[in-house]
Amino acid sequence: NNHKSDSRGALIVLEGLDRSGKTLQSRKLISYLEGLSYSVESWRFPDRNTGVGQMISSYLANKSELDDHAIHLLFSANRWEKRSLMENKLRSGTTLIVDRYSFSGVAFSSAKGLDIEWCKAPEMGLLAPDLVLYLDIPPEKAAERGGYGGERYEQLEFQRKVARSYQILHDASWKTIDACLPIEDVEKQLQEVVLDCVTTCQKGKPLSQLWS
Ligand code: NYM
Repeated sequence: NNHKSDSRGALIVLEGLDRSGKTLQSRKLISYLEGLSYSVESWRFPDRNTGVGQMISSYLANKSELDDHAIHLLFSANRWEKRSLMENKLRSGTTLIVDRYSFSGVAFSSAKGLDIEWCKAPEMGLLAPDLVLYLDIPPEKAAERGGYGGERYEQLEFQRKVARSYQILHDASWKTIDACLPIEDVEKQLQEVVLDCVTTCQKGKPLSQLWS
């Protein structure tokens, strides 16, 4: 790759309900981009490897109780602690495929009844994604997919609320993909938009910050 100084990697985020196929599709995107010789890394939030991430993990496993606001801020802190590494990677030309980001943070916490503007505030100043891919699936269909794991939030009634929150957050810049389509069709649609985004960032599209 012939990098101009302002050439950079793309920040690409996958969002959607639990069991919408994000993890599988991010793996496929990674191999697709690697096959085209792009520098690319797979990231996910929560990042359970940090100290904050371990608190989150224990909360999700129902091994600890936390106030709804407190856990919201921990999810946000977990993104903040990765922010500078994220920026360095992007500026050095690496594309990041990120499984969940601030939109999960706001969608899940506001589904519990927290004020949406309050939920968005701690995300301000994090890097804005160049592309948000929303894997769209009705909560009932997601629930049919081999069942949920045992983690907190993985219940149909709550996922219905999360779906509603995502609808509120959703804006015209998001790319929505019908996640009920066969895996290969979803994969094809993702490849097209992702390649377009990577190319635009390579040409030097400036980085921006949430919420923009
Ligand atoms: N989740 C994830 C949140 O509630 N807030 C956040 O900011 C993020 C990133 O954590 N049910 C929720 C959504 C998921 C759970 O995610 C764990 P995963 O992708 O299953 O590891």
